[in-house]
Amino acid sequence: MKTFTVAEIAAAEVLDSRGTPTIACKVLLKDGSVGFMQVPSGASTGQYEATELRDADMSRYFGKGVLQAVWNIESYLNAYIKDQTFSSIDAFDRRICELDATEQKSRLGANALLGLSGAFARAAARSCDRPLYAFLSNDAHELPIPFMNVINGGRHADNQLAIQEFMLVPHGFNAFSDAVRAGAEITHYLNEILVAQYGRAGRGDEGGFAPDMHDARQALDAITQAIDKSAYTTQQVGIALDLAASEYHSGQGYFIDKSEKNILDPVKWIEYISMLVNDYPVLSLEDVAADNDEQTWKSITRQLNKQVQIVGDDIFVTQEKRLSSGIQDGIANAILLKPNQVGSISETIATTSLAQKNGYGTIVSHRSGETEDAIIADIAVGLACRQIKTGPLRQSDRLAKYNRLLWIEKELGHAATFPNDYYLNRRALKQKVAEQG
Ligand code: 2PG
Ligand code: MG
Repeated sequence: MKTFTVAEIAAAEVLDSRGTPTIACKVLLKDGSVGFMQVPSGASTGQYEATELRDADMSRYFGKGVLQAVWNIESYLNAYIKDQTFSSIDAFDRRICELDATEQKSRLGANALLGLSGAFARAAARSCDRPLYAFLSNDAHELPIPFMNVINGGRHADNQLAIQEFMLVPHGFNAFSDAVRAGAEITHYLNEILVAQYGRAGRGDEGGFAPDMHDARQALDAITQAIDKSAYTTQQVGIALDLAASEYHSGQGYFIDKSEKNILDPVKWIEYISMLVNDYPVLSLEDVAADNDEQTWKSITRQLNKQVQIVGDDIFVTQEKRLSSGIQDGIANAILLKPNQVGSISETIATTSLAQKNGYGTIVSHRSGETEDAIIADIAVGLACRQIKTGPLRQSDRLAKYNRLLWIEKELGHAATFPNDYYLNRRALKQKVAEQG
């Protein structure tokens, strides 16, 4: 049986796309195979996420340094892991989680553990002479439908939009590269439209536009105009929203813009969302309710379950236990998968397979603070997730993932497929509901 013996591990404090420190990690195996990973970081973080360890030394990077996490890897973990042999990434991850021994990885830090886990997975893949996606599954062949965040709001932008992400979803294509091309062309039209209508397109944290808008309909109008202007139709390119509703929620309900004057109670909030779904080519809704408002989650899922994809991010935080209770409670029909919300590659795999077994859609996701690391591209293909959310086609930190996927498509050649049937049934149903008025 193939095994992997660790010769050396190392870590460094590097910077993410917001200029904030993050961890870079290296694992070298005895056979000379090496793997690296750089860890991303969120801004609209869910309260149940595994702990991102920061130094809290206010004299450096406003308290956001990661030197303690680096020490945890190079000194503490190194002492237990160096020269040890592991039979799989699962065995490796189990060992580093045991060494942390807390529920949410608060001792050593989920950022430290994920960096190590991803670097080990890559070193192991290299040791087997396989790209990571093929190491994760012998049968990997399906490229994911991309979610491209073209208009930023919420915590990721300084405009007045409360909804955090307005994404293009190019799904009705024969190949991933055709979907990317459509997204790129539509993004250029959108730029022109925004400059003409708002004077400037602006830029948010993920590199999407951030014009001076306050109403979600302004963003949806501009995006549908851009699709209409292009060579594509709204049958081929839909829209996804990440409402990140935990961020604009109070005891009484949900704010629909950042002035925090217009609040909707949960019933009115659901009517508002249904209106957006009916009036625009919206296919997928993420975090439609706050992570502590299960009642609203359940009602929305009951009402919109068949017509649109309903994605849990902050509510599930990529954790098997939370997804499992969500499935029992009828919350959402899809999950966003962010490896750093749980803190290891194996746990991300376990949550993905629980979702897939239960017919939940799976979308691998970047964080708003990213690096040029493209491991989520390999994960999306390797775990057959069928969807990936990785920002707009601007900024190298986002493009690294698209470019990696384009390369994987090339490498797979004729074997590569694209799930262009994914939204067919939902779209047909949505149309039927609209016709019935
Ligand atoms: C989200 C993400 C990524 P953040 O809410 O889905 O777009 O944002 O990384 O800030 O949590
Ligand atoms: Mg989200």
